[in-house]
Amino acid sequence: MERITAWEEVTGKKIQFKNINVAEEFEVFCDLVSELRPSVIIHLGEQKSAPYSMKNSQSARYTVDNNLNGTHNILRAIVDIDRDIHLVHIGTMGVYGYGAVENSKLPEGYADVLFKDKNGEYKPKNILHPAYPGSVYHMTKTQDALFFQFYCNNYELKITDLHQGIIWGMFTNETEMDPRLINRFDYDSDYGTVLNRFIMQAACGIPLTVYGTGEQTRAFIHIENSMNCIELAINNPPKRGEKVKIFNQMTETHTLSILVQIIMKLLPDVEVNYIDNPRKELIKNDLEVNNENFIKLGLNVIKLSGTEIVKIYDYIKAKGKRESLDFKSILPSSYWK
Ligand code: USQ
Repeated sequence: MERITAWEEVTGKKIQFKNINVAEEFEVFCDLVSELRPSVIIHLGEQKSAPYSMKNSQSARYTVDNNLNGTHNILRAIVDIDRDIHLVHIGTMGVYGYGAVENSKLPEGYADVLFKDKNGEYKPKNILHPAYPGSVYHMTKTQDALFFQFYCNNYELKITDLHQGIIWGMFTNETEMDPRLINRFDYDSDYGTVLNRFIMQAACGIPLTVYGTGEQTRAFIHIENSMNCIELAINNPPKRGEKVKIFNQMTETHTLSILVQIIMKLLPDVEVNYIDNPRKELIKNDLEVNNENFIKLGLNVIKLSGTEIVKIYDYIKAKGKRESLDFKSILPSSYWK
């Protein structure tokens, strides 16, 4: 609530907040949609942590119940109330697995494939990219893609699915207006994302927790660019009857060891702790990703920058975060075994 108050004080604009469990309170959600009649619904309401989804039976079931029912309820509400509402959903790069066909880039949502017909001839078809989820969380996002395909085909809904990479960064144009607008900064092993965790660990004098060899390559996007992409998606909706628009919402790929090297060059006294990988991941992978859809729409790409990393480091140091840190939450507490 503090951020909403701050936003109103800084900009004079009001944000209404209603706490509704979309996965469970379908009627209440429908009442709100009927009352507001939005032109767009931005769906960020899923359990977003891969490690949390793999922790135990309860967390895996919660992730499936919440994510799948939540997404499906929103689609159903749109069908029932106003089929012109554009749904913008945050998906994940993890739906593809983390590798493309040799000598190619991961395409944006769809793949051109050849099917053998009865005469042994190969016929081309454009299909949803095969799903290779690496966690229960990622699996829910691959299931979302099927919901979207069906609701788009059957009811001609307007749907955009954004396959986002790993968010990093802390500051956006809006947070520069007032520090109270800074988003929650997760640093724990369930909810913190890797680069932000590494910066926080460096600032608190804790060795960087590299899982496995650090040769995993992943896709990244700065938090400001993530907001820019959502805005671009809202302003460029598909038409009714068009297939689901799928964008890769990422700007660059890096191996974790490159991130570690960058941090060690920039920041003082950084130590590294190589930990047995708690996840089931390839030891090493290459990853190139096509993100032309957003580039064509004019995305002004923000690349990994030393200045930004140092700014986050300085902010955490100045806040004296080390004193209030929950050290137990830094090491992994979820295992894929
Ligand atoms: N990793 C470490 N050390 C850590 C934390 C993570 O080496 O302390 C490694 C992991 O093993 C993994 C990589 O860093 O290889 C990324 O891990 P992550 O926790 O930063 O990201 P991930 O679990 O993949 O999930 C995050 C978000 C999720 C989003 C996803 C995009 O939590 O919501 O969908 O990034 S993506 O990874 O591209 O699928």
